[in-house]
Amino acid sequence: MSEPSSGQAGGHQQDKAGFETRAIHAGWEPDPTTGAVIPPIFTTSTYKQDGVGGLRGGYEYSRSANPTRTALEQTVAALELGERGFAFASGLAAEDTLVRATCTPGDHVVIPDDAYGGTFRLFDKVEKPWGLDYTTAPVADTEAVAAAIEPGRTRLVWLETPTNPLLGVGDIEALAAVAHDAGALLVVDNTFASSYLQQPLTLGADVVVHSTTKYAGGHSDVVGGALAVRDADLAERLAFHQNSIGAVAGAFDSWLVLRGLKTLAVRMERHCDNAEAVVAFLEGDPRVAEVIYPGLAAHPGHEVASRQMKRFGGIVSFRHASGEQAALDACGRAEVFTLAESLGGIESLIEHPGRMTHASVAGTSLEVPADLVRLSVGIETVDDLLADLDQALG
Ligand code: P1T
Repeated sequence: MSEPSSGQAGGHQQDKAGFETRAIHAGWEPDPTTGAVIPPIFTTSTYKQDGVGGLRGGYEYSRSANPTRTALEQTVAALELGERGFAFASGLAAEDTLVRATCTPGDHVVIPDDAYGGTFRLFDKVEKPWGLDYTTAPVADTEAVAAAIEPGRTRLVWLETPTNPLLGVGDIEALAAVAHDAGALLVVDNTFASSYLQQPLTLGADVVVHSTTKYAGGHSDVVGGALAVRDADLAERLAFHQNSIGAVAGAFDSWLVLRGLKTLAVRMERHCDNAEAVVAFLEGDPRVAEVIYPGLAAHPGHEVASRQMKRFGGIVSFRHASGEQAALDACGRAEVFTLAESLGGIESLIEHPGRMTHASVAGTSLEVPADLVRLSVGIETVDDLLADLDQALG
C-alpha cells in the first residue's frame, strides 16, 4: 500500500509551539469542506479509490490508517516531540507490537523489577514462550540495569518511570547511554508521568509507550495505547507491524483519546496539586507507615525526578501501618476514592495492588508489599479527598 501521511508529526510540532498549543492544534486543520474544527469520527472501514491504486491522502483500509487515528497519532508524536506516533487498541497491544517489531526469538530484554503486572505477564507468559528471554532489574539502579544487559543479545532496555506501583525513578539519560553502548534501544513507558510531565525522547529514549487508557484519555471511558519514536527506520518497522498485527485503535476510541489530550496540561496540574495535598496529609498520619511519592525529598529518586519531570504526578502509594487487612479495609471503606483498577482519570481511585493490578506478579521478583495501597488522585475538591482518606484509614 502507499503510505498515508498518517502519524507524521504535524506542523505544530515542527514549529515548536508550546505544549498546550500542540495538544489542541496538532494533527488536524479545520476541515476544508465544512470547516469542522474537531476531527470527525471516521466510521469507515474502507476508502474509494480513484482508479486502481488512486488513494486519496493515502487512505486505503482502516487497519492501515484512518483519519481520526491519524489525528491522534500526529498529536501523540507532537506531544512527545517525536517524529511519528502510533495508536493501538490498548497499552499492552502497543507493547506487544513494539516487541515483535524490534525482537526475534532468541533475543533478550531487560525489564523493570517493578512494573505494571500486565506488562510483566506479557513478557513472562507470552513473549518468553515465543522465545524472548528477559532479566529483571531495578530501574533506579543504573549499574544494576547495565549488569543485566547481555551485549549483542539484549535488544531492548525497558523502563517505567515512575514505576507502577512503587514509584521508582529511573535516570532516562543515564539509562539511554547504557542501552546505546550495548547496541540496545531504550523504551520508556511514560504512562505514569504523561507526556505533559516528562518527554523521554528528548532525554535519549528511543521509544515512548503509553497506556492512553490513563492520563492521555483522562476520563476512564476508553482503553488504548500509543507509541512515539524519533527514528524513521524504526517508525517504518512499527508501521509495518501495526498494520500486519492489526491491534489498532478504532475511530471512536482514537477520538476519545484525542479529546482527552487537549486538556492534559490543565488536568495534570490539578492532579499534581491534589496529590501533593494528599501526600502532606498522609505524611502526618500515624496510621500510615510510609508514603511513597517522588516529590518527597526523602524519596530515593527525588533528585532524578526533579531533573526529568516537570512535577511529580498524581499517583501516591502508601503502606498501612496496621498491615494487609487494614490496607484492604481502607480500600473497602473509601467513598470518594472509588475502589477500582486503572488510574489517570479525573476521578480518584484506590486499589490494593497485591490483590488487584499486580496479582499476576505474586510469587515472582515483582511481588509488591501486602500492606500497599495505591491512590490515583483525581481532580475533585481536595478537602473531600482528604476527609475521605481520613475516614477510610480507620
Ligand atoms: O491496560 P492497558 O491500556 O493495556 O495498559 C497497560 C499498562 C501499561 N503500562 C502501565 C504503566 C500501566 O499502568 C498499564 C495498565 N495499568 C493498569 C490497568 C493499572 O491499574 O495499573
